[in-house]
Amino acid sequence: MTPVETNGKNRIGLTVADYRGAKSTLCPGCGHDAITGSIIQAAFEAGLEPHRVAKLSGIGCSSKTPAYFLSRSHGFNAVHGRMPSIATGVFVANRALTLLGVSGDGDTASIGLGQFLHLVRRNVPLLYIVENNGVYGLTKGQFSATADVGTKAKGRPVASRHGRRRRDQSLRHVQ
Ligand SMILES: Cc1ncc(C[n+]2csc(CCOP(=O)(O)OP(=O)(O)O)c2C)c(N)n1
Ligand code: SF4
Repeated sequence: MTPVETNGKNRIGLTVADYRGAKSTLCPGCGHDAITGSIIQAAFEAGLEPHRVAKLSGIGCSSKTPAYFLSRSHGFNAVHGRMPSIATGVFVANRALTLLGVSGDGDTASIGLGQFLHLVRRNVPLLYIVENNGVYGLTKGQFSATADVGTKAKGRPVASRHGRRRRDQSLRHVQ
């Protein structure tokens, strides 16, 4: 049985437009926008009640995306790498909310790795999406902790040298 009714409304009578947000300001073609589209579609099909959803994010292009979906939901754009603390606080304060966290690989695996590990250790019940592009997109493409080994930044030899050093440092954190 499909959860979407034939008249374009889901099981709680909302259309897919009810799950959209503001127009994206990201670069045309950015993969983060594709994830936003999937979140909108999934929330619509699941029949989520927007007022019972809390969107949490950190800092980064990926962390901006909650502005682009579920405009009727609650939201908090936290400090870089500190979204897990905010999510934990929301969970403690209101157990009726469905928590949706959106983060980048830099936000989660570089500056935010400590907070992320404790979020997992505490088993806070949220859907945590890492929009992993291997770089710090917002600050012009420095490598993050998840950059593939051997990755080179094309046409940017200086950034590449810095990126290799940064990646090696970051790998020490995750080992
Ligand atoms: C405490 C702190 N340090 C550094 C920054 C600068 N900064 C902003 S976004 C960002 C990295 C974002 O990378 P990622 O989380 O992977 O997101 P993307 O932009 O690639 O989606 C950095 C280093 C900051 N805002 N705050
Ligand atoms: S800088 Fe990179 S991550 Fe940020 S919006 Fe543009 S393509 Fe997307």
